[in-house]
Amino acid sequence: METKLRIAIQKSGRLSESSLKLLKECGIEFDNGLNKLKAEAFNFPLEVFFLRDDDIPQYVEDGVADIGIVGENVFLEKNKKIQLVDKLGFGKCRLSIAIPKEKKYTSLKDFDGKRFATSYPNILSNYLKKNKIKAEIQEISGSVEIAPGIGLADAICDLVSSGSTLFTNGLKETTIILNSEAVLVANNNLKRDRKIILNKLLFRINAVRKAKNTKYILLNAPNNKLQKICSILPGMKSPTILPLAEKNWSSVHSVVEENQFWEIIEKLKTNGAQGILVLPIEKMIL
Ligand code: PRT
Ligand code: ZN
Repeated sequence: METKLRIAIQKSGRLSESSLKLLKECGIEFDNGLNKLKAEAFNFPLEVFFLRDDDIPQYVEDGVADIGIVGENVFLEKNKKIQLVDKLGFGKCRLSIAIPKEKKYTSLKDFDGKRFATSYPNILSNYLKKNKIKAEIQEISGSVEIAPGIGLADAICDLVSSGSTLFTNGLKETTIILNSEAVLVANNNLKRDRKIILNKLLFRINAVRKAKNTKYILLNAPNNKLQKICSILPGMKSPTILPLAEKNWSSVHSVVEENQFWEIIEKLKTNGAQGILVLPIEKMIL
């Protein structure tokens, strides 16, 4: 029987849609019926398990699944013997300490002798230990943000993205203890044939991620401006230059990174580039 790599992803929650989308962008197709526990890809040796995110690290450690996608927060909190293979760039959030907004905050020392409510007791206690703060930690599994209001804790440690949950519960963020995003984790003892499939998958994931951060750019320029324009463009190696039908004009093709994009476009314009076209890149193999 053909070996398959088994990946565990969140069944339903904040990471589900992006995890499915990532696999799809990698060209992997499978039947994702509602309430399914398992699916087999048609065109890649991959089996997909749909699980609760909290269970994924354990399944990967036990080798029930070979790899998994979870928040880095879950990976660190569960502290299983598994490895972080890649950061995936979605599901971004932060694990922060927050206190009632009317309370004054000066430094971490304020938390000495105080009570925390959190679903992340391991990450929090490591953080407090590292900073030599002695506090009590009350582990609760949900609705952590209501703990100060009902007198269960002086402070909370919880995930934040927009901050609106803290705000509506009368809390303010004092300290970020972890910046988190979805990560790909793997079993520590993958067999060779599974590693080969994992490497194929990683190759595709990287191509998709690189492409997302990059745009393809085409522009026209008079030949006497080409040298200057090429020096502005980073390109993968160097830009492609093609002559236009109009004499002394050329078309220049290159790729630019999203974060440098506007700066580069402005420079190109002031240096004589015209008819600039910017296109998304679907995949990028270097
Ligand atoms: O059912 P299952 O156990 O699988 O799911 P879950 O309910 O435990 O997890 P889920 O789906 O809520 O989150 C999965 C992962 O998404 C987390 O482990 C994080 O890595 C990531 N993530 C990203 C977040 C958030 N953003 C986030 N905002 N997880 C939770 N939140 C919470 C936050 O704590 C707050 O209560 O969402 C609420 C809204 O956030 P604000 O700040 O935008 O108001
Ligand atoms: Zn969960």
